[in-house]
Amino acid sequence: MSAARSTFEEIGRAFREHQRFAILSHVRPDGDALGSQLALALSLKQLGKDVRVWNEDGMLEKYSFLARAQSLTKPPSGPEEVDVAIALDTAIQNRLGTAFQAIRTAKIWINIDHHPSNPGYGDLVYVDPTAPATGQILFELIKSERLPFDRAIAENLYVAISTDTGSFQYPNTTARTFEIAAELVRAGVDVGRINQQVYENYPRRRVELLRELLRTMRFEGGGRVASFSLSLKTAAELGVLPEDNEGLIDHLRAIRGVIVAVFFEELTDGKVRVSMRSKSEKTNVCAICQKFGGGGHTLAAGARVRGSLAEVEQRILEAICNVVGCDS
Ligand SMILES: [Mn+2]
Repeated sequence: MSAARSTFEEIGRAFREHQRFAILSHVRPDGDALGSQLALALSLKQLGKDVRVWNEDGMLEKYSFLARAQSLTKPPSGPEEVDVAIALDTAIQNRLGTAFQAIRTAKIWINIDHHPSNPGYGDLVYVDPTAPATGQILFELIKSERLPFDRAIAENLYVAISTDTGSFQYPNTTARTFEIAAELVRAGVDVGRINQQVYENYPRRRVELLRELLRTMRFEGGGRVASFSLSLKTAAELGVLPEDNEGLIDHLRAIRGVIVAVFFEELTDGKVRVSMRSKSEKTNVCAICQKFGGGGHTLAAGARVRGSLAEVEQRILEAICNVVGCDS
C-alpha cells in the first residue's frame, strides 16, 4: 500500500514557487475527479497562477453545473509548456489519457490521490488510501497551506466528497468527512440545491438504461454475487453516454445478501469495462481486479478486460466465486 511520501508543506511550496500549472485527472471522470480539478484550479488561480485544467473527456454534461465548470476543457492537440503537472485521483498515470501527452515537458509532477493501488509516480506524492475522496485530501491541503478558499471551491469539494462517498453513506465516510462537510456548508454550499443537481437531475435516458440493465441481472453464489451488463448494441439503441453509468451499480449493491456487485460494459475496443463493488472489508475487490490488470479500492474497483462480453463475464464471475465461495 502506498503512503504519503511528500508533505503538504512541500506541495504548498511547489505551488508558490512556480507559475504555469496543468491540473489533470483520469479519463471517464467522476464527481471526485472533476470537482477536485476545479477546486484546486480555482485556488491556484486566486494565488495568481496560470492554470490549465484538462480532462480527455472534457466537462461532462451532468457536472456542468459545477462552479466555474467551463474552465475545464479537453487538452490541446499539441504539447504545451508548463512548470508543474498535477495528477488528481488517478491511480495509473496512463489513465490521464491524451492530457498526459500534452505536458510531457513539466518540470515537476505532483500526484495527489486516495487509491491504494497508486504506485506513487511523480516527484511530489501524496497518496492517502484512508481518505474517502481526493477532494477530502485537497480540503486538508488547502487549509493546512492557507491556500485561497471560497464558496466556489467549497461547492466543488462538496460534490467531490459526496459522490465518492455515495452521499456520505459508504464505510469510507469518517467523522472527519462530516466535519469537512460542515465546514463546506459554512463556506456557503447550498446542500439542497447541490444535491438536487447531483442526484435528482438525471436524463430520462439513464433510467431507461437502468431498466435494460435490470433485465440482464443475474445472481451467483446463493445471491452473494449480483451482476448486470450493457452491450454496445443496447448502449447504441438508448443513445447512452458513458457518464450515464455512474452510480447504477449501487442498485445491485443495495440488494440484501449481495456481497459483490458487478457491472460489465462492452467497449468499442474489444474490451469489457468491469466495475466491482464489495459490501465487506473481507472481500477485497481491488485484489480481484488487479488480477485482470485493474485496480481501485478494497470496496470499489475496476478493470478493462479483453474478450467478448460473455467471455469476460464468465472469467470475472469465476474469479469472484473463488473468493466468496459460490459452491458453499
Ligand atoms: Mn476518487
